[in-house]
Amino acid sequence: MEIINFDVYGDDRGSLISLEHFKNIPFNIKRVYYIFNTSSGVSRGFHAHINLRQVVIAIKGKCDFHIDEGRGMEVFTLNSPCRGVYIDKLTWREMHNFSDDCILMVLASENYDPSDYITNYEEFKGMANVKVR
Ligand code: T46
Repeated sequence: MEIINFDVYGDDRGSLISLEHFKNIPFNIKRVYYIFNTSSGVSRGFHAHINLRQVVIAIKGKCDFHIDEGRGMEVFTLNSPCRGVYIDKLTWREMHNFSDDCILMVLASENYDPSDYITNYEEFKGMANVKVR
């Protein structure tokens, strides 16, 4: 997991951020999706991916990320369009405490593939331990 701070191009009209593969995004972007209208009190995620790598940006509002790369859970808040979190393959993620206005934009290294999900935390920890060792 790595927090990426983006360069902001601002002038008297406002601000602009550009996302480009191999400049500030560490993979070729094959898919973009966004998550919005998350109901109050709802949490999302609760899985890892076998191959997928992603950068997640809270382009509006905020939510808390719980991330485990095999060494235990780290918690942080995504609350700025000026930075994103890079989530590598074999990383467990949960998203909690969405603000009503939260919009999460996600850049993904692969097309959508349901068979790439690991939804069992114990199975994930077994696979991550092999990677960490
Ligand atoms: C992640 C967080 C931030 C698609 O049809 N295409 C897609 O590209 C995606 C991502 C999802 N879907 C379908 C599959 C489910 O029926 O949309 C529904 C919700 O997807 P999911 O349960 O995977 O959503 P989250 O919010 O739990 O997790 C997603 C990503 O899967 C995950 O990799 O990091 O957003």
